[in-house]
Amino acid sequence: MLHEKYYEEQAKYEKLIALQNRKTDFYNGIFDRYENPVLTRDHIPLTWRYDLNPETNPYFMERLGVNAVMNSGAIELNGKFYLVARIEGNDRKSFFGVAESESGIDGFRFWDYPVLLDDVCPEETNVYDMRLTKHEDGYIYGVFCSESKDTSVNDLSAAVAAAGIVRTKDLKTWERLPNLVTLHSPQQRNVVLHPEFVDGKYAFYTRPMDDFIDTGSGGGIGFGLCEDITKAVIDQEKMTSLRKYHTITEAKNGAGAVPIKTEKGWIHIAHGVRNTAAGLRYVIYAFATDLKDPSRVIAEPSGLLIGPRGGERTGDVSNVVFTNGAIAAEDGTVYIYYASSDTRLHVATTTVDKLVDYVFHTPQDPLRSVECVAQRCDLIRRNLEYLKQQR
Ligand code: M1P
Repeated sequence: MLHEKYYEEQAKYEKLIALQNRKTDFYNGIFDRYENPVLTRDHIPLTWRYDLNPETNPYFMERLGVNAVMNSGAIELNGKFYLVARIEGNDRKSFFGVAESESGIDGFRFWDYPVLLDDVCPEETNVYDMRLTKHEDGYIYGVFCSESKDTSVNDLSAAVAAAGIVRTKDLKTWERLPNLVTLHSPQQRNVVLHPEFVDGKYAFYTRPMDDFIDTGSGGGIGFGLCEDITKAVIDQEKMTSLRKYHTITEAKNGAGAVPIKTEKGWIHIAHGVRNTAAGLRYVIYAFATDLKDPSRVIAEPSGLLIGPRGGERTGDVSNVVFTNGAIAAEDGTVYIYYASSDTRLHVATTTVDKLVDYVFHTPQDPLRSVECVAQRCDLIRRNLEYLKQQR
């Protein structure tokens, strides 16, 4: 017989999954926010956390707790929405689980089992932040961070980040490929596979780093080509979106969702990081690159697209919003999945048309206060004149 607490907890879980999500009254004309996160640790099925047998678990204790559910890759398949979520156990190790929903804004339910990757890297300790690319070669690729201990230095917390690669056709069977090798960058995180061949080659957005935390000499989001994804090696990385002094990307930046193809260019939704007295602050920003040369930035709206608000500001790593998945649905709706403070996952919705308007018509950052005020005064002057005409 099952423990009575099982029924209580299972009822709470089912109530949570059935909770309908509604837009909040937040308004900026660019995107909508929602009342509830789409995934939290409470969305993890009880079977993943408890031993349901009262003989071996008389107190109905969590045996394998989950600390957080956050940064998720996203994909639409046959009209359904799938997230490959980063799930962090109480033991700090992350792994992936597939959650499915009909609406894309609520009702996400994890499949019976998490994703069990092939154990091909004995030194790999942690995996996280998978980007899902529906590639024109017919595969769905997952590119994620593969983290190992740095044994070359005498520092217990020193780590090395690399880009792991898997591919699948159905999100059920995953083939692990060798990690990406970048010949001139010692570490990589936030690597995204471009959905189309470029010059007949696989194209990756990279993030060259000298160190596990600091990007060091890495100037921003990189771009590189490789011939063979089953032995992916990138020689030359050129820069796309650059880090800039006194902007939201000063400390670092990184590619986020797989770029969205539009008539005017590829729209990228990425993250930028700056340092503050309270630590690093992560926000989400957008830019566009050229359709023929997706490494060439052609539009760069000023500042952040999504910043942490209200309860989003607090969590395991506070003052963070981070995205590694968005879905551009056939009807033009764009679902941006973003995690807050490395703790939970939210959705913001917009449309392709709005994103294009935002990216191409938001003024660029003039990079200096005096010019920013002049930019704002110009807007105010035009508005006051327009208001006068309307009277
Ligand atoms: O803790 C915030 C984020 O930190 C990392 O991002 P970056 O590589 O740009 O520093 C990632 O590990 C990410 O998972 C995390 O959300």
